[in-house]
Amino acid sequence: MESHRLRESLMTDHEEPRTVVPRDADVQALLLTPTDRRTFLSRASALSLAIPGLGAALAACSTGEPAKSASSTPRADTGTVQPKATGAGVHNSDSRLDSALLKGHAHGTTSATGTATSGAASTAFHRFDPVLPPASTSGKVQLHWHAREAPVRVSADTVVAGWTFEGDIPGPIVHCRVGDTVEFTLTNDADIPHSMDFHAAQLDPKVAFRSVPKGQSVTFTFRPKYAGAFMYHCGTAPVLMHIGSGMFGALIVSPREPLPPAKEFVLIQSEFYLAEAANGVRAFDYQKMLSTMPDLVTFNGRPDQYIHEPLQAKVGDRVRFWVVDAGPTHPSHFHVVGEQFDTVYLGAPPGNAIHGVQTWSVPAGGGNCFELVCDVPGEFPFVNHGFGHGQKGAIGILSVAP
Ligand SMILES: [Cu+2]
Repeated sequence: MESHRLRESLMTDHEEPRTVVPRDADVQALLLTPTDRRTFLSRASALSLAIPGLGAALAACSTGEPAKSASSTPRADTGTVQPKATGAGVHNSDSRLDSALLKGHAHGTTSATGTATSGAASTAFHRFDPVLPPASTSGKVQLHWHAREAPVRVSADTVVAGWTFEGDIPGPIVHCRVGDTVEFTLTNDADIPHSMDFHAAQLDPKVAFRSVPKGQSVTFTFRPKYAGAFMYHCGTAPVLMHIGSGMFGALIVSPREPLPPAKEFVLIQSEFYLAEAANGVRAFDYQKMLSTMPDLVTFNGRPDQYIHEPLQAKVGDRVRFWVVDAGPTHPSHFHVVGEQFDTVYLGAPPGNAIHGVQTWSVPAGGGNCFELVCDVPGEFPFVNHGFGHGQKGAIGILSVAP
């Protein structure tokens, strides 16, 4: 396969159209860079019900009342917040820093904070492995992750100033089964508060998904109730900035009864909104995120990486793509050129299956499961068929050997 020719055939140089997106006045007010923290908080409070992650962060920011006690809050049969959580059950005043990013930056805010740019020149590129790791067989998944600011090389010539889980964009792929116990701890190594919001969990977000300041941790436990491809992300305000700077990933929940045998891959689409390079690093740019006009759109954090090194399968294989769209804003219109999806599970596989599908969309913050059967050999591009974004890097190749 002449990958470059393929890429060129799918790309054309063009001028991005300029669009004006009307917004609700209150939302517009929040999204504008406020001149002081009090103004920001008051505007954000009004929106906290509409943006749960923001609400969680604001709850932690509240000055009037202590944060809701985190001491063992049982949640039906799906999860608990552990009483051992460091810093839990006390007023989390340091999370006022959530809004610090938004003040005093006349030219907009970027992710070039802390250690996000340190050692960028020596940061090596690595292909992000898209193969679904095996699920735990013990019925339990224990994770202790760190929120870290770190440079990430996303292509030969681009290093970004990342806010990360575990030092990479996206964060680690996690795989479990419905009903498994996920015990999760986040320790924040960064100056800015961070948090964790698992879409596969059902927990009080004000408690479990609260922001933690530098050096502190939050611990919670949950049991996924449904199978599917679930996003996780930092929910600290402004959520757009934290997801947009790299703090997202995928938790794949398989059903208790295994799906048909398949080669399983995980693809997480996300957008990159980048400032000009400074000292060899491109920071994520909050004002650009608000524009919703990305510089790159990628699968697993690197533009075109699976063109350069395709996914592998053989004739007769069933291939299963767990596709998560991390946004922060745009959907993924998932399509495989030269193939059709045998099955798309609209939710909770193996339920909600539809068959004979050419393209199906994954919304920002959502995930779907796509299956095809490799009947013929060849090299099949998988793309975001919204090509204004597909050609910015959300494209790869499934190579099917005879
Ligand atoms: Cu964060």
